[in-house]
Amino acid sequence: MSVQQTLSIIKPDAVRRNLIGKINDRIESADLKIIAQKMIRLTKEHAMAFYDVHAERSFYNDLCSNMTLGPIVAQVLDGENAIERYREVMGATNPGSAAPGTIRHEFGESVDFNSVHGSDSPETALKEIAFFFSRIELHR
Ligand code: IDP
Ligand code: MG
Repeated sequence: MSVQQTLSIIKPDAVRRNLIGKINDRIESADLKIIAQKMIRLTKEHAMAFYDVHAERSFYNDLCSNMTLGPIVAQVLDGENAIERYREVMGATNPGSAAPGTIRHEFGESVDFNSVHGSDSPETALKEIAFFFSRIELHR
């Protein structure tokens, strides 16, 4: 185990429903530190670039459109084993399968509107953090 950083996104569905504070409370209660945070609105091109790993999937177009429906909050979370731990705090991709107490179980509406994103590996975390944040914005 080591200290890691992971990229979190509070997706448009959750921002629209005024859940930024509640989601940040889950993050902070799990002992993950929010070391950078900003609200932005993605264009379709931004969303397509961010999710390019899913370009061949049937849900790619809907996913990228859904990410542009309103502002998002992009965040960098820091802590021991942060990447895997935030995935646990988020819960399964489909809120219907997410464990009780997870963000997606509590707040997600459907697989399309599942409220949060979290990096899934050290390699993607590095890439995803660099997509949204410059070095000067990353301090601990
Ligand atoms: P993750 O967000 O749990 O890492 P991924 O497989 O990386 O899940 O998929 C990215 C996003 O694409 C999901 O959060 C979800 O919103 C959407 N998605 C994933 N699988 C499906 C699907 O089968 N149908 C519709 N949307 C999906
Ligand atoms: Mg993923």
